[in-house]
Order: sequence, then C-alpha cells, then structure tokens
Amino acid sequence: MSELSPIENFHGITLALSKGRIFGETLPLLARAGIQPLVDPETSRQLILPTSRADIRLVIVRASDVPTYVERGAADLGVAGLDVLMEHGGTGLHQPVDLRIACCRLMVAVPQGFDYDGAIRRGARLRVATKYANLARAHFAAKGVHVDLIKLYGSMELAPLTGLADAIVDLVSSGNTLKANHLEAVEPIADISSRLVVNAAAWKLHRARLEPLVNAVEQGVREFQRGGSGS
Ligand code: PRT
Ligand code: MG
Repeated sequence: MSELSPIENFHGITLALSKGRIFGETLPLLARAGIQPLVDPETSRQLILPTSRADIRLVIVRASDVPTYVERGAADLGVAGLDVLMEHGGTGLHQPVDLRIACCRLMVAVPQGFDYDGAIRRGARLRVATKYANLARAHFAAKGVHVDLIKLYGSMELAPLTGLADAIVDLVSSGNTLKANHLEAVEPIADISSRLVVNAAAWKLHRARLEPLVNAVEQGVREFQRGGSGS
C-alpha cells in the first residue's frame, strides 16, 4: 500500500516540513513518535511523502511557506522557525511545542569596524538589507532609528560588501558566515528555534486526533533535553 492517495482522498494527518536543516533535525523527534518517512526528500523529487504510519504524511514546502500551508489548512501541522513565524504574523496558528532545534539568533550585523552605535547616536539613516522586513521594521521603530529597508530573498551578507546596504538583519548560528564576509553582529533581535505549529481551527475541532501526535513530539523533545548535551 505504498501508493500515495491524492490529497482529496487522504483523511489522515498532514505535516508540513522544509528540506534541509529543519527536516534533518525534526526526523529524530518524529522517530520518537513512531513516524519515519518512507522517501528521502533530499534524493527524491516527491513532495508528498508517505510515512511508516499510514495515517500520517509529510509535505515538503519552502521554509517560509510552512505558515501559509498550516494556516489555510492544507497541512494540519508544520514545523517552522520562529523567525519565519514572526515575520509571517497572523493568528491562525497555534504553537504548542518549542522543538528546540535549528537554534540561532536574529541579529543586526555591519561591516567590521563600522561604528554602528555612533551612527545610531548621530541619527544617521541606515540602509538595512534583510529577508525579515517586518521584524526589522519593528525592531528599528522600537529603537526610534530611521531605516531604509531593502528587501532581499537571500545572501544578505553580500549587501554591505557591494554598497547596497549599511547593515543587514539576518540569522546567525556559528558566526562563520559573517566572519567570512568581514561582517560583525552588533545587536541581537530575537532568539530563534523551530516550533511545531497547528492550524488553530483544526486544534479546536480535531484536537482528539492531533493531540496524541503533538504530545508524542513534545515527549521526544523532553527526552532529548534530558539525554542530550543539555546545559
Ligand atoms: O533555503 P531556503 O531559501 O529554501 O529557505 P530558508 O533559508 O528559510 O531555509 P533553511 O532551511 O536554510 O532555514 C530554515 C530555518 O532554519 C530558518 O528559518 C531558521 O529558523 C533556522 N536556522 C537556524 C537557520 C540558521 N540556523 C542559519 N544559520 N537558517 C539560516 N541560517 C543561515 C543564515 O541566514 C546565514 O546565511 O546560515 C548563515 C549563518 O550561519 P552561520 O553558522 O555561519 O552563523
Ligand atoms: Mg537557506
């Protein structure tokens, strides 16, 4: 029964995930909940993946599209970074579990040696390149700093190097990407980890169906915290 049923005929639970780091770090949590994908999205072109549980399937979407799929009920649940969730905004998503994976920080970064504090004190108008236009706008507005936001879709680090921007707002984990591009982080905006999100209406209407899965994943997170490198 490995044949995939089309969307209309599937009455189980659909979980939206992005490829890459979120997929890799979510897998062990799903395994604890008894769910194993039967297809590897890194090698297959299939976007709907059956799992070891006939009642649960995965859909592979862009990281920034996860909130949209879940909010609109095309997926019952999803895994998305807090950066993506905050930038997306909205109220149609219930966030029951912090998965404590794909951890990083949203930061303001500038070219090494750039006097960021001085520029802020002088009231300079900064050109800020970012994928996170809403979050960046809110951050600088709260500080009373005037900025020209430049919306980019990737490789923010390039913007200051080419004169496109004075600063960037981007995610930092090891700091290696900033260093390699002669940039430095000057201000934290938010601590980021990935969250399990549930369609808010589904959580009300079909809670009995969704809650065992949510609880199993939550239990997995607790076990990893206890058994892992927890500090
Ligand atoms: O790649 P695509 O455009 O499809 O989407 P995406 O970039 O949003 O997806 P993906 O898989 O790269 O990231 C998914 C989620 O992982 C993000 O939404 C974050 O919640 C989380 N995450 C954790 C990160 C990082 N750490 C991270 N370091 N996402 C991106 N980065 C990038 C960062 O933007 C920068 O370019 O890695 C670089 C910095 O890493 P370091 O280690 O050099 O500091
Ligand atoms: Mg990426």
